[in-house]
Amino acid sequence: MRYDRKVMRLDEFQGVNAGYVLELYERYQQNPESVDLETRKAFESWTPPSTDAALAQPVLGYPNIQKIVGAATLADAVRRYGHLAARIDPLGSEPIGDPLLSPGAHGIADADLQALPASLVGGPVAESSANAFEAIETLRRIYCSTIGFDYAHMFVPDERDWLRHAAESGRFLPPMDPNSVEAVLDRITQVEVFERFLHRTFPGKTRFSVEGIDMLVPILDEIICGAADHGARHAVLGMAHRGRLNVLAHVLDKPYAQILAEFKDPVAAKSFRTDLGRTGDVKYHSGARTAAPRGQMYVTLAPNPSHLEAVDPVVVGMARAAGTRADQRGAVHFDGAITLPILIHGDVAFPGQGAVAETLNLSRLAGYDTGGTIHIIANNQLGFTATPAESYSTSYASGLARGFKIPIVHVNADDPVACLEAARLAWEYRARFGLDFLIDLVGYRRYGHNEGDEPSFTQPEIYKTISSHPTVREIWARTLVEKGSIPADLPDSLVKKHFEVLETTYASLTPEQEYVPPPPPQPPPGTAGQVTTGVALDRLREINDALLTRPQGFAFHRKLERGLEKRKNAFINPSERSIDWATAEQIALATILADGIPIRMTGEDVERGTFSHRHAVFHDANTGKRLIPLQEFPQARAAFEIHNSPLTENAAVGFEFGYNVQEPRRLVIWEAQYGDFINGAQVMLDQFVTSGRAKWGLTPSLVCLLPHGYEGQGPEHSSARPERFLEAAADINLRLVNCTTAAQYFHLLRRQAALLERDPLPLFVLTPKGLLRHPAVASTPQELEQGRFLSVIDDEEARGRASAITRVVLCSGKVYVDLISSERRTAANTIAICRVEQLYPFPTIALNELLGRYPSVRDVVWLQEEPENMGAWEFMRPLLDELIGDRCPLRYIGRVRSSSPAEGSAAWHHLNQKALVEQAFDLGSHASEPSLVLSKQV
Ligand SMILES: Cc1ncc(C[n+]2csc(CCOP(=O)(O)OP(=O)(O)O)c2C)c(N)n1
Repeated sequence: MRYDRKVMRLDEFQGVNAGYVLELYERYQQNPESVDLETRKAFESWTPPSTDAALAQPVLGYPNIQKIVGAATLADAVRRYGHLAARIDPLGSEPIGDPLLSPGAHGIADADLQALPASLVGGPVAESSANAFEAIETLRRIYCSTIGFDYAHMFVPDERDWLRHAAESGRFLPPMDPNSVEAVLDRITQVEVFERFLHRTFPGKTRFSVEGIDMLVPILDEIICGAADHGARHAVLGMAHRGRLNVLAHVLDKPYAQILAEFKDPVAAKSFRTDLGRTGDVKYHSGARTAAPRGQMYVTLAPNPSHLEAVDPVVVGMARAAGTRADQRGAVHFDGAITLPILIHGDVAFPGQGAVAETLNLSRLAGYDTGGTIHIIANNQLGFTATPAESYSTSYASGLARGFKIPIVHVNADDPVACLEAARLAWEYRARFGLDFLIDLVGYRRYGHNEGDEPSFTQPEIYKTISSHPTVREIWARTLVEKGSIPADLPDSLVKKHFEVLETTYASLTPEQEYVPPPPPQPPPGTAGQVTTGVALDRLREINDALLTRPQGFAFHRKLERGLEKRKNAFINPSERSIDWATAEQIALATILADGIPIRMTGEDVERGTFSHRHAVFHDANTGKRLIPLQEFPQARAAFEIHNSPLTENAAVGFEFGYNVQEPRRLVIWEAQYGDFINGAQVMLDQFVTSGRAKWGLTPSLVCLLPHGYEGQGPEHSSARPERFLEAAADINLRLVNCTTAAQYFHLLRRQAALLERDPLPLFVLTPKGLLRHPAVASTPQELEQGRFLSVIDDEEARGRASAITRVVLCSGKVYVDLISSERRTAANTIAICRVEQLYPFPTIALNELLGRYPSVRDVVWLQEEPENMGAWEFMRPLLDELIGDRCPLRYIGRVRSSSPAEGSAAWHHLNQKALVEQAFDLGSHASEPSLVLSKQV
């Protein structure tokens, strides 16, 4: 081809095209090698217009430049928008396409392309094509076939180029040798036959069949084995109901016998032990772990509640824990290469449920990233009865992932080759970049939402198509037979083989066999009470000094100096009330680390502490450099990590729960900004933290610190809603504590750490806000040395005159300080103010002993700050009633029933708080006053 020297008129190339030519030319000028040979030749003889005058030059006209640009922009459009024309729907719906995918939109025709070199199109396809037309056709086969590469949203050129090359080189296409293709056929036959067998044997029983997206199982095989080849050692899977039984059977190797026994149900039901507080769960929610590694990799499927996508943060938390080493002093070491989280989402749940966005938002954050999570949308194009148009505003179900710069591959679930290519691409990308990847596996749902559901009530047309649509096994078998890759009778013999395995297993089930795993053993009664948590004073001093050691040249913020100085002297006098809440916490954590137990602590602004009291991380005032004393002190024998979390409660609590159950020997602490906000994580609490034991035999020990207390800060900054935890409390499934001194907090944290293995339970602590620095909350060093956690604290002053006490006021938390600070306290010498520090497990023995010390008591009061329908009252009432028996009446003092937890006005709050205290000391008439505080006998 010859190129004459010409002056091109810029307006010959409209908009993008003109810019594109000039950009190419600029690149060429800087480095002629940066453009391909043909373009280089063209530019050698071309003078670009540099001024408006040049634009006004007559057109000498050389059409090839326009065509060259057209070919290049067409190639670009196919790469960017080809997925819009890809045939990814097995049911054959027309793809929406895009006008830019036709040559006409770029001012060229097929004949022009045939006259242009393939190099204009670039990439690997250029090498095997005779001209641009052929190269574009090959690009179309790649980008617009049964796979849609959706990666134009990637911002990092390296990632984009890698994906482009991966797609166009075809280097991740699966092997097509006879053994490999037969192995795929065998696998999808196994998957299909399993569902058909269940369908036939248990007609109408819910199993949420995988049929329509059967390729999910071979995709998982490919990802897991591929990642294992890259050195991964543990895959953690999370998925909802759809296809779960199939994945349990074939990816987790859950024995057919167990699955079939669970279907028979009555056999299993006999073996449940209701006396142990175990409810179990439906069969399509349970988790499992492979007994033997698959491809040198252990696979775990997290148990899953019905709440769609709630398992997502749990799984990434588990994977993070599995990849984290924390057994040495200092920071933790995370290696994403050894652990692989895989999340299987529903196509309607993925865009609809906020947990997904919250989980994706964790993916690149320090302390949360997993080295890449592989997401698969099990896209059956329906959600129960809802259509995509009713379910999401994004173009694809996967749209949300674009914002997080996650590459997306849409793939037709009826094409095994395309599906396996997508799977190989996923793990290779993850191995290369350590980032998330998403496969949108587009199939259909052969039956209704469940197998008892009639789908044609709502989707008559789709189900007409589905009823005559062949299965992927049939399609693949036919393809292979037609190609002569397998003998014609092989498909049927494989079906027969897999049916026989299931039939034999079913026939050999023994009704008596125990298929249900036993519940976790309960620790011996009193285990928690026997833990020693005191630490010798010398040791406390040594550790405190070490924590306060200043690294050479580190400039602490001026305003923190006084606090540091105070802390330095905190352990000098054993009987001085010099230990405040933050000191107690830091020294407790330090002693736990010195005992060799790693700690992970997260929450919004947790490094400094919402109330500016913690300062677990210092920032050099001049350089901003970070200093974390708990990672530095020499006595530590385990790692400490602390991270400010993103602004989430749901995913944050889910993540920490997952981390905790995966690595139960580490102390995992999450702190709410204010306790109220934990209700943003209500699904995680209800579905995982408090019921995981009864449903799935899990033994979490997550600690949640929840700032709580009525201080006039309004309805959302007062209550951590203890009533919610008490409502969920049963069968010893959690600990709820509202402790009032720094020493109690110290012993509580140490006790929790000591019980991680012996008696693990989630711990919810209602922590102070205003009281963090209050003298009444401060403790002495001696109390850290000699004490232990007390579930109930008697009134020491009243005990000296026990026989004169006529009223015992029981309360919990900050309101105790309001009571003892009242001027009426001194005069009220017949009243004992006692603290219930642990609300659950209810301290029956300790309270009984306490009441027994006051023989003249005439009424026992439960006093709380919260409204009557909140706080601990409704939980306490029957228990206290039983405990008190007919000794005396039980009285309630607290705010009246209310829909809102607290007053919006500080003045109003103070009035009510004052009324509370007055009524506690009022031994006269108990008639309720016209106030929002209620005193009543019950
Ligand atoms: C949080 C939540 N809301 C509602 C439901 C009830 N529900 C169960 S399945 C389903 C449809 C899910 O559709 P999709 O995500 O596409 O998964 P599919 O069942 O089609 O596999 C709904 C609404 C639920 N399980 N969880």
